[in-house]
Amino acid sequence: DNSYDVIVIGLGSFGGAAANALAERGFSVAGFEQFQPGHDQGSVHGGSRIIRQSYFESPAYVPLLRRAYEGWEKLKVESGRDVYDLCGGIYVGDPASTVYAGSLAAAVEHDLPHEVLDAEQIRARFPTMNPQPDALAVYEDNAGYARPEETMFANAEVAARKGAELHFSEPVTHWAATPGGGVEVVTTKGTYSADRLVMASGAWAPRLLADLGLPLTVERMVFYWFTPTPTAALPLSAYDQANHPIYIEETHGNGQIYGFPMTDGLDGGFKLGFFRGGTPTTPELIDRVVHEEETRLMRARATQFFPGLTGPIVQAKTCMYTTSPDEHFILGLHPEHDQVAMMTGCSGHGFKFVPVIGEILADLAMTGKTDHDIALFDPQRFG
Ligand code: PYC
Repeated sequence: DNSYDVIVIGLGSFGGAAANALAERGFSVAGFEQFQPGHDQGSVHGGSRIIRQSYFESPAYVPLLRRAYEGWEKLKVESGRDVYDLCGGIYVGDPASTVYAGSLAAAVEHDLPHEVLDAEQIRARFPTMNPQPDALAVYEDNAGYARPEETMFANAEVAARKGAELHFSEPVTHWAATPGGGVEVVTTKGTYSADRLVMASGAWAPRLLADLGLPLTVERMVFYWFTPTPTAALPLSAYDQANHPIYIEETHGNGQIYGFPMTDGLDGGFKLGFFRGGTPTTPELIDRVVHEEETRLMRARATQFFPGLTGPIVQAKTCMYTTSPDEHFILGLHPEHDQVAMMTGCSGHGFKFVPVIGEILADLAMTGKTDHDIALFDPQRFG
């Protein structure tokens, strides 16, 4: 029949991990996803996402990151897929910047291995970079990137192997809490019921959780792959992951940028983007075309810090953030239906937490609580 212990809506990042965790715990699980694994229509594409631990957004994230790293390794082993890699990470800014000072505060509070570098040391260590004279950096070895599409496949494959019934290309049109305390989910292909629900619908959350009136903004973001111009002093290999960390840089308010070393060989481009400041949009209305003027602005900003990024653009792609007012996640029980656990508002920095948030969603859905400290993410904090 069409009834389960738990249904998961959205099998992109957090939903896939939740389905995996729930199936591992022996529950009967059905998952629904409107696209196929590996799609590029939401927030789970583009080949790479930063993972890091000295977390400037708040030291409160660090215990979750420690657990997430264990989960990344477990997923890699269980799936046999290359879901993450550590190549080091550097967070560069002026002494008062959130990027630098916040990263340092988190590293110190949680005793994370790190080094502090001044501008001359940054330049000497990573000669692709051109920091401003008063810039400082936190460098940590224990950072790198996760591969979003591989992660989507990995969670789907491992969850299915553990017994989850996953329905791709089957959009959810409607869900409702039922009088007996369960849920009913209607898709384009059928009607399903369960005792519990996990809602992980990404940029579609404003529609599927419309009743809650959560203050979410879906933002259009762009990532760009530029080609460095090689020189005798700086051959392309200087930009390769063997020699180059992931990075975030913002100095004297010049606009936070982030990016990756070359992760797919020397002709795959050097991927970067603006971390913040997207344009409000919706999944239905997003402009998927990347315009010349925005590429010009990105190139101008990127070459301040990486003067060698003057070669052709390889590609550029749009993506979506689902952003909350304080840029902290919204993770907890649905305020009106405690049989529903939800994760939204990942605000552009959630992907690195995928394995631990999968576990938390499984805890919340099946027991109503979790041992992880998620007080920062209370869905009711906005009133
Ligand atoms: O979470 O590190 C991050 C990140 C950088 C850009 C977008 N998210």
